[in-house]
Amino acid sequence: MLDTSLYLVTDSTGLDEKLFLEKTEAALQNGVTFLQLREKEKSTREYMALAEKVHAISRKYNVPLLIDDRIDVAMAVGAEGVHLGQSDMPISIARKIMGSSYIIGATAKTVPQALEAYNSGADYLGVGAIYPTTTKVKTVLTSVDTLQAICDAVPIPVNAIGGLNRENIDILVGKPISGICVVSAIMKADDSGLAARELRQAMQEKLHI
Ligand code: TZP
Ligand code: MG
Repeated sequence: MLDTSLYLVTDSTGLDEKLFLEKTEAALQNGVTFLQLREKEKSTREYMALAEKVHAISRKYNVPLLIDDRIDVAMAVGAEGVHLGQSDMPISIARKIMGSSYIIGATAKTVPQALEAYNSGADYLGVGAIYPTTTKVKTVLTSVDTLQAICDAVPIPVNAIGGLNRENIDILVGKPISGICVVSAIMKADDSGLAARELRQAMQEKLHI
């Protein structure tokens, strides 16, 4: 079983590599259970080099590392999987190439997209954006009703994403999600370890996950 309960999606914007790795490790030490390396500007070599460094850290905490967008980078560095959006490689093709041992996650914003991803072999879904986000992403808002409908439609873990922090997760109360994905709530916090701990606590109190 995948533990996607506190899923950190990284963003290295504005951070030097040392600080980026320190923040990522602090989050892993303090309750992050699933990790995605998300880089949009790096060359393939740079993406691979950073992925190898992050993987060396995530392994210490037994946390799966997924690579955003790029199955070649994921396979080249021996990461645990890949996360694919609606304009990335189709899940069915990625599954054919990667085989069954890799984790493949998908972004879904509607029930048809969720069903398509599930039927194509996705292992979990990220659904959102639940709230407007300051993280650089092309996305639209997804209602919590749609989130609920997606949870009802597929048997795989569903995570909420988009603008989530420990103060606003009440909107998710009663939704049968497996966890939340956050970028800025952890990456932009001065103390990323404390931020992860506080998120865990809020999730436990409010969402019972
Ligand atoms: N997909 C939908 S919203 C989002 C992604 C990658 C960004 C979420 O970032 P934040 O900082 O947690 O709002
Ligand atoms: Mg993508």
